[in-house]
Amino acid sequence: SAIRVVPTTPFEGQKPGTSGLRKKVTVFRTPRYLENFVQAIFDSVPGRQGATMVLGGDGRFHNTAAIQTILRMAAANGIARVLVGQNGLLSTPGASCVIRARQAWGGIILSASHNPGGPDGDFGIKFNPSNGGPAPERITDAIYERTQTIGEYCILDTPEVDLSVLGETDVDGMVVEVIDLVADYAALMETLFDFDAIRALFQGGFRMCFDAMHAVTGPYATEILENRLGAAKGSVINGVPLDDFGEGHPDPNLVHAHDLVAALFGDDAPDMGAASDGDGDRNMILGRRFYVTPSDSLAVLTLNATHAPGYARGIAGVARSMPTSRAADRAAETLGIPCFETPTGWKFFGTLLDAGKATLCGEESFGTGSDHVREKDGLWAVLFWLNLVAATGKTVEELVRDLWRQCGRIYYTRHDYEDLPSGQADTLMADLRASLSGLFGTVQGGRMVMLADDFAYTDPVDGSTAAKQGVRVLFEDGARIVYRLSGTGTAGATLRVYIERPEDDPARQDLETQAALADLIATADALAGIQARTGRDSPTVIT
Ligand code: VG1
Ligand code: CO
Repeated sequence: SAIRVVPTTPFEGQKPGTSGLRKKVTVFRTPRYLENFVQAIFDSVPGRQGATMVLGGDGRFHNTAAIQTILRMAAANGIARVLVGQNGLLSTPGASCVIRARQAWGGIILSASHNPGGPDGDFGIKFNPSNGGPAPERITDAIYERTQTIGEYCILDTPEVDLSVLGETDVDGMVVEVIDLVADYAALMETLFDFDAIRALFQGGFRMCFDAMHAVTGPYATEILENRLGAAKGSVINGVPLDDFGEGHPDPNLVHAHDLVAALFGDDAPDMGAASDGDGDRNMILGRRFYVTPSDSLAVLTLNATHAPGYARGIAGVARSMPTSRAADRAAETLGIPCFETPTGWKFFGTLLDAGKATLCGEESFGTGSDHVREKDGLWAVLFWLNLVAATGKTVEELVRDLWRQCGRIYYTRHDYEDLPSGQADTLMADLRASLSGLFGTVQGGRMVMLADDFAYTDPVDGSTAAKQGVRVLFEDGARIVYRLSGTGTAGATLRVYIERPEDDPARQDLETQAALADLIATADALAGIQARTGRDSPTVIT
């Protein structure tokens, strides 16, 4: 059929945030809304003519409808081949893997990650170029600029492609190839980890529970953990992807992964627990009645990396986002390798990974990954932990306690205040920023302030800069408070407050985290006037 050139006008606010464009499903269903953004991608990223593109999503409501639209637009815009995950599914790290393995021009991933789904939930779209990673800011800025001037988009009127059947379909000269979503990814995992050792671990009676939270990792985890590694059937729970995540909140933390927490903290708990988020890039690791903070997880993987075949030659460096605890810095120091500090969001790790400066990366928000793909990777982290348990004979808890003994423990918590009025949150941050210059050298809650600034970053590889990435207050004893506003929400504003302090005395490394940080939590409130300004007497979520 003939290409249709459809006149359109710009929508306000199509600016990608920390990880792509996220809005309510209702917004994405506005006529021309998705089309405008997709055309802006095609217009802004060179090289699409005759190219191969990857397409898939986390399976949330509107996923397949959006995929059918994008296929018609891809055909009208000169794409030669689109690789789509079966049933329209691809995890974020899975998509990154396929983009790299098949040397694609790039990929479009449909996801709002851990945000709730369903007709009244959230939807999202992001573009990853040929390295498989989140588009860097120069690309997202170009896409955003294009959305502000767009006057038309191109589409074909072709029938829907059956996404349930593997194989190729012709769409007006463009090939749509429906691919097995797990195959390339599982093959990559087998090159990184000692599958024989993990298989032997399970054969020896090791039990685990993996909570896929009715999101995209279900098929990946079932194939890899149960089918290939021999974990007992039923080790994967909530393994069937649902378009509303079973009305859940697919965020792998102690609050939202309640089924998993009940199993790991109950009677007859398995040896290890893990969960992943909507699009499969986050992970939470639990030992038996033991919670691993994501920041500690990154440090443990760093310290023990050489136990995994894929990292046996050693790691070049590690990178963490600024609000992530300094446990990774200590692990890196122990190994004599560099540790990089970047702004929040995986897109800032891309240059370090591409340049071979960082091998492992992590964020406090349950994100860990490496140079095997260019996204954080939930299941990869789970396999890494399994490999460490198998190789060392230690439990999850023992591996973390080894870290604390060697590098000290860093007590760490994040307090989120969700759905604040935007104006109120902006004023809070503005006032906090204005107070920074007077803080140095003062004593706050019994601690002397050694540094108070707004984090700014210059990329050591390409020299690009990012300003206003979060307010940080560092104290003389190594304690730290960080404040920033979320860039992934779709309603109101979310204030995130990150609080940590090191404890090097082994006799005092066993406190309950909130109690261990109580005085700093009070200081964090006092410095920003959180309760007084918001009227909230407690955070919405504590991780
Ligand atoms: C949050 C996390 C950040 C993470 C981002 C995307 O961003 O804090 O560390 O990279 O989500 O993760 P923000 O701006 O809301 O704090 V995902 O799994 O939602 O793609
Ligand atoms: Co995610």
